[in-house]
Amino acid sequence: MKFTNNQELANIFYEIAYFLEMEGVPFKPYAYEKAAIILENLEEDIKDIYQKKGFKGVKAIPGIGESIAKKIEEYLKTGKIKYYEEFKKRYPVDIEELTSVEGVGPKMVKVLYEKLGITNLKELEEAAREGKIRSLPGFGEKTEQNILQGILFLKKSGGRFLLGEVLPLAQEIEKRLKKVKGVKKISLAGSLRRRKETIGDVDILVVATKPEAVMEEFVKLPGIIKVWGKGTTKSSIRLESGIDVDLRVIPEKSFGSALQYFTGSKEHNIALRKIAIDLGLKLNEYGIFKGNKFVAGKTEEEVYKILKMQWISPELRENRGEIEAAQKGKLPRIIELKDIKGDLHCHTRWDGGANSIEEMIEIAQKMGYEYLGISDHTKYLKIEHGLDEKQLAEQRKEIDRLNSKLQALNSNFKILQGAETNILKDGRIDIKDESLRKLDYAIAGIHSHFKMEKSQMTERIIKAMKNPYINIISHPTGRILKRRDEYQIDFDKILRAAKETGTVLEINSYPERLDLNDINIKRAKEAGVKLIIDTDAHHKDQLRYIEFGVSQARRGWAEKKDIVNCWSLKEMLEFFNRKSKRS
Ligand code: DGT
Ligand code: CA
Ligand code: CA
Repeated sequence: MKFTNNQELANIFYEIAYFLEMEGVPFKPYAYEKAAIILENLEEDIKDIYQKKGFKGVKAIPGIGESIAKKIEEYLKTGKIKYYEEFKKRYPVDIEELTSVEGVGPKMVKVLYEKLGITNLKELEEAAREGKIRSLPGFGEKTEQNILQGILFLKKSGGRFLLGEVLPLAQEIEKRLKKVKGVKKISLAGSLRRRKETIGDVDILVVATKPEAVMEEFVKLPGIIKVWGKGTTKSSIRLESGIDVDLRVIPEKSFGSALQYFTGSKEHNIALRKIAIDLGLKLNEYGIFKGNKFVAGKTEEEVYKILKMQWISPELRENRGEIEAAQKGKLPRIIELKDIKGDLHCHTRWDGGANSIEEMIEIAQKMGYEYLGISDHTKYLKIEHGLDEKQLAEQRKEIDRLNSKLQALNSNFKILQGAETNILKDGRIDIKDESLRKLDYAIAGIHSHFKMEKSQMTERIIKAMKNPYINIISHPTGRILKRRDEYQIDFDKILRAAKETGTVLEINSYPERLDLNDINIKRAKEAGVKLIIDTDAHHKDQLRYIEFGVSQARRGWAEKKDIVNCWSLKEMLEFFNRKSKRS
C-alpha cells in the first residue's frame, strides 16, 4: 500500500541524500536515504501519525531522528522543506534523472552542472554527443562513451534487466544465503519466479531463526555497490549490474502466503483477493483469515486449496485466464525442462561459431538429449561465414562420419543436419531447393531488411513458409530485447499460414530474443500451430539457454503436444516430412 505523503517525503529525502553526496558530506546522506526507505514502507500514513500523536509520534518511528522528524513536521504543516528548497536553488538539476544513468553519480552531476550547466538527461546527451564531456577534468573519452551507452540503455529498457542475466546471479545469492545458520526456507519470488523475460528487481524470501545473521550475510555479498537499507524483516541492496535485490524474512507460518503475494503478478493477486472476499475470507501476505482468525498461510498449496482452485505454476500467474482454469481444475500440463529431447538450432565453427560439432554434441549428450541439429548460417550472411550448397554437402559428410562413430560406440544419440537459411527480401530462400532437400530439416529466418511495410513483411515470411523444405521459422518477430523492436507483421496471418503449410514457429531461447514471446506462444497454441524451443547457441555453453525458452513456453501455456522437440525424434521428423511430401 502506498500513501502519497509518505512517498513524496521519501522522494524528497532521496534527493536530499543525493545533494549531500554531491557536496561530499559524510554519513548524512545515508541517514536521509534510510528515512526515505522507512517512509516508503510505512504501514500507516505519516499524516495520520502526526495528527494523532504529533511530533513525538513521528520521532518515535524507528530510524527517524530529531532533525529528520522536524523536516517531516515542516512538510506536513507547510507543504515544503526549506532545507530542500535551498539545495534545489543551489543546484537546479534533475538529480534523479541524471543519476539514473549508469556511472553518473552525484559528484559527477555537480561538475557537469558547474562546468557545463547540465541540468537534465537531454542536456547530458547533447553535451556527450558534442564531445564536451571528455574535456572535463577527470572525465575523458571513455567516460563520455559510457555515459552515451548508459543513456541508450535507459531509453530502451526503462531500467529492466534480462532474465538470462539476472537468474544466475539470483541463484548464486540464494545458494549463499541458504548456507547461513538458521535459514529454514528460501525462495525467489516476484517476476523472477514467474520467469518474466525482463526483471525490474529481485525478490527473495526466507524463513530464518536468526534474521540478523541472514541480513548480515546479505549486505556483505560480493558485488554490492549500495545498501539501500538493512533491517530485521527487510533489506535492499544494489548489485554492480545495477539491479536491486530485496530480501524479506518471513515468519514460518506465513511463508506460503508471503510467497504467493510476493510472486505476483499484481494482477493475479488482485483477482485472487477478490475471490477470497467472495468466500468470506481475507487474503494478504500474512495468511488467509476468517475475520481475525488465521486460517492458513504456511504453504502456497494450502492457500490455493482454500480458495478452491488448483495450485498455479508461477509462470502462469498473469491473470490471463489461469485462475478460471484452476477453478475448473483445467490448468494445462505445461511442459518442463526434462521434456526437451533435443535442440535444432545451433551454430558451429563451420559458420564461425565458437565450437566444433563434436564439442557441441558432447554438451548435448551431457544434457541428456537424444539428438542435436546443426543449423549453421547460409551464404547470404557473408559476415557470418554463411555456408553455400557445396559447403553444406561437405558438412553432411562430416555429420555422417560422426554419426557412424556414435553408432559404433552403441550410442543412440543422433546428429541432424539442418541450416539456418535466409529469407531474402522477396521471400525466396538463399539456398537451392535441391540442397535443402538433402538436409534433415531446414530453418529460415529474417536477417536483413527489417524495416519493411507490414503486409510486405508478412507476405515475405509466408512465401518462405510455402517452401516445402522449410520446416521452422526462427525468431519469428525479430525483436531484440532492449535494442530492437519486432518487425511489422500480421501475426494472425502468419499463424494461419503456419498451420496450413505445417511450418513450425520457433521459441528462441537466447536471452536477448525470447522470440516468440509468451503472448504469441499462447496465440500460436490456440491456433493449433506447432512450436519448437531452440537455443540459437553460438557457443557450447549457450545450449543451456534452453531453460529460458522452456520458461517462456510455460508462460505461453505450451504443452508437450504443442512443442515438436518434446516428441520422439521419429514423430518430429515425420511431421517435417509430411510437409515436403505435400508438394
Ligand atoms: P518487477 O520487479 O518489476 O520485474 O516485477 P515484480 O512482479 O517482481 O514486482 P515487484 O518487485 O514490484 O513486487 C513483487 C510482487 O509483490 C508483485 O509481483 C506482486 C506483489 N505486489 C507488489 N505491489 C503490490 C500491490 O500494490 N498490490 C498487490 N496486490 N501486489 C503487489
Ligand atoms: Ca521484483
Ligand atoms: Ca521488489
